[in-house]
Amino acid sequence: MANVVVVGSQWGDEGKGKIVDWLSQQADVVVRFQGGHNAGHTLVIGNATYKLSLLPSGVVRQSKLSVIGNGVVIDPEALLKEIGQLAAQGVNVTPDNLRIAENAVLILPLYRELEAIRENSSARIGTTKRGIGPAYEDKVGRRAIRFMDLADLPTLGGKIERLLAHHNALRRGNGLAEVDAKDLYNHLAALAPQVLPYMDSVWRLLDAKRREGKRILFEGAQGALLDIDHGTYPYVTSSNTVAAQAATGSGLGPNAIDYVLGITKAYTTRVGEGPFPTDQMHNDIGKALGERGREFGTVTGRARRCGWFDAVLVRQTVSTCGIDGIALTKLDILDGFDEIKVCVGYKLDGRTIDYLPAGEHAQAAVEPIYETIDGWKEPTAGARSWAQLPAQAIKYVRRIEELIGCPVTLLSTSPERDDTILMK
Ligand code: 2SA
Ligand code: MG
Repeated sequence: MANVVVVGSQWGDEGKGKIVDWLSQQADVVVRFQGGHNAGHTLVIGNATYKLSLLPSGVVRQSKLSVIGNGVVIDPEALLKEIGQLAAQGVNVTPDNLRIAENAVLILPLYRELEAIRENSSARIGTTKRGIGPAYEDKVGRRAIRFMDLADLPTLGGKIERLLAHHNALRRGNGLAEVDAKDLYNHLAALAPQVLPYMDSVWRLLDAKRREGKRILFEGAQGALLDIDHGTYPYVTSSNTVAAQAATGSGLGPNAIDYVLGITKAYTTRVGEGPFPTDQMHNDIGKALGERGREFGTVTGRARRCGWFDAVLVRQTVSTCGIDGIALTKLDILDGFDEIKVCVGYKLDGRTIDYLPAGEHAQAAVEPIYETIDGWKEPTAGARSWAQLPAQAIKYVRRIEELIGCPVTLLSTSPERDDTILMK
């Protein structure tokens, strides 16, 4: 398979990092195309655990080229910090193996302050407080500072003035001190020489790689239900997380994508506010899933809400992302349950529906319709072949495939890279 897009099919934290790492063995280039350091990808390789937020998972493999596309928002300080942390673990990230799009938007320190104020209000979204939302707002508002602006310091001052005309008005309204243009300029000018060596024209770089027949792996962050258009708005992230963004966010056309792999957890989790029809947070099921599944955010350490598998949502994501195959993760967390529930439809105002409605109120009001499936007692943890799986676990996987209308092509049975079963 030439160019594969990996996306989360739920609300993020489906275990994309491990699968991307597994797939990157066969790729030449690994590309991030949206989000920023709000992502949290954990890679377990032998005895080492790597936690990545902004960098593509390919960086832990020395022979791969890692690329951060134009669709990503970049906090230069977070970038340098992550590179430094990896260096301390013996992983070298250099301009030879990491390229960053010149037209990517920067996350500025003032964004974090703005977001902190909003997140302390009643309109809170439960964000990661990394400045992601304000960065995308300024991008769309046509006043953002982009990576390439650091390479043109004589014109940076004017861009900062344009940006601050908006932000200082906003800050005065929120009782915050104005940002001094000179301070911001000095801050960025000091960072410039450290990050500019990574800058590139990513669309041209990727175009050349395609012509050379190189294989590109596109690494999605968050999940399709956090998509700004197709997710549970307004409880979403500020970027498009669906698979088509792999093209837009890296400067390629849609025909660059050969296969879309959806990463799907065998149950459901969500961090932050927002609707979650199969949420079991307030009972023993939710607690058991959270403890067994170690459901805490990689970036913020926040406990995730946990609930049963929601086939309605994943079927919808299969459609909005054009998913060709599913990598099912964390099946082992369901080991030992007497019975397992799967949401197969919703009740809304006395009607039965087979999709998540778009409206905020309706999304909060839907009630799940469950189908109950017998559990299994034998462990699936660490299984490396189909034959090692209990019959009842196979039945669960088959039922999920039927309900979501998409084949499960990979099954992950532990965080270890090698505990991955290729199904077809
Ligand atoms: P933001 O910060 O503006 O993107 O937040 C908006 C919503 O998007 C959710 N979101 C996430 N949900 C799950 N995982 C995410 N990444 C980290 C991880 C999360 C962490 O992979 O572990 O460490 O807590 C992620 N990033 C954004 C967020 O919860 C808001 O609902
Ligand atoms: Mg995560």
